[in-house]
Amino acid sequence: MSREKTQAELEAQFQAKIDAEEKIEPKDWMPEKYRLNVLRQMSQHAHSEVIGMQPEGNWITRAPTLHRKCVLLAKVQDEGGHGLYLYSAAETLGTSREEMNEALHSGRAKYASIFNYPAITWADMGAIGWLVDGAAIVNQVSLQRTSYGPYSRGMVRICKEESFHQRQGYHIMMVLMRGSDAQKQMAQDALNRFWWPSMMMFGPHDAESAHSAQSMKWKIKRQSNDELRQKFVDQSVAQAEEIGLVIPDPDLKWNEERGHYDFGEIDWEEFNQVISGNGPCNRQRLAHHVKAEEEGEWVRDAMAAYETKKRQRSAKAAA
Ligand code: BYC
Repeated sequence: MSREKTQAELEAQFQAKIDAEEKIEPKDWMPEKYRLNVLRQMSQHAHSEVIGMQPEGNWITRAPTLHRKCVLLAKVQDEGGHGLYLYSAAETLGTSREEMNEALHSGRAKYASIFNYPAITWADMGAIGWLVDGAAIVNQVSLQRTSYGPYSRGMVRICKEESFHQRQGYHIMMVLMRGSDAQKQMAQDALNRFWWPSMMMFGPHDAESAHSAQSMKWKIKRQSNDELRQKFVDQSVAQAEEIGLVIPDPDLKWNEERGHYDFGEIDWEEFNQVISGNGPCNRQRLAHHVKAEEEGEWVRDAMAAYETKKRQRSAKAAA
């Protein structure tokens, strides 16, 4: 005789599936806390992609050559596309894009702290591509193996595009470092301003991270915040040296024993301020997003009206 499985049995079965490296799909049973945690991370990730279009979008009209303009335009469009993949994947968890946007606008949902810093020179386009996309790739390569199927598949597509983003940023820095003293200084200044905020992208230290332990057990996250940050430092040092840039950290030093670079401490007070809405550009970024949402309302309404009309027509034809 069959009987209903208890909650404990369902949870044990779910964990066994994860331990066996099977993906969790939208219609599978999942603990409510798993659903909410993946939804939180994915929606924040989607918001980061879309809000992240703003600092670079601001430079499209001022790119120094037609070629740079085309490349930057393509990159910013890609970020919008990444947002769309992620919103669609997140919607499979039963929350609409409107609800996710509402959570963003009300401050309940976050987006990556890095996008609350201004992009004030052309070299910032280089630093963002090289460091911000560089940090994002380190994180996202790891997330390709996340346990939630739609998120994992979205990451595979996104990673393919991110490596082009990182290279175009590094190329901007490389060309500036071959230029005049003023250009070299501009590149170094961009690195000085974006280095520490990029390090913050990986989140708090593992011991302080609210979600890490559970997210690692459920394999939503495959590597910890500190592990990924170390990977980013190790890869960035050689890249900076190669083109003559100096990473602004007096404590940065190769540690033979660990086989990794040691580095200085992040200003966690600054991080906490930025993620609580008090960074240099938080208000500007959100206001811009709200404005774009309002201005796009007529397009969404028109599309919804068109779909309704189409459905009515086909229902009439079938009758
Ligand atoms: N910024 O327990 P923790 C891109 C929050 S965009 C803001 O460690 P978790 C690009 C965290 O949410 C790609 N908030 O959290 C686009 C939590 O608060 P809540 C961006 C942060 O989730 C355009 C609290 O702090 N990538 O590539 O286990 C141009 C405690 O943290 C941050 C992603 O979004 C932060 N940096 O780990 C260029 C990656 N760090 O939610 C490039 C996806 C922490 O309880 N996300 N918080 O209110 C992740 O991998 C993880 O969510 C994190 C944090 C590693 C970021």
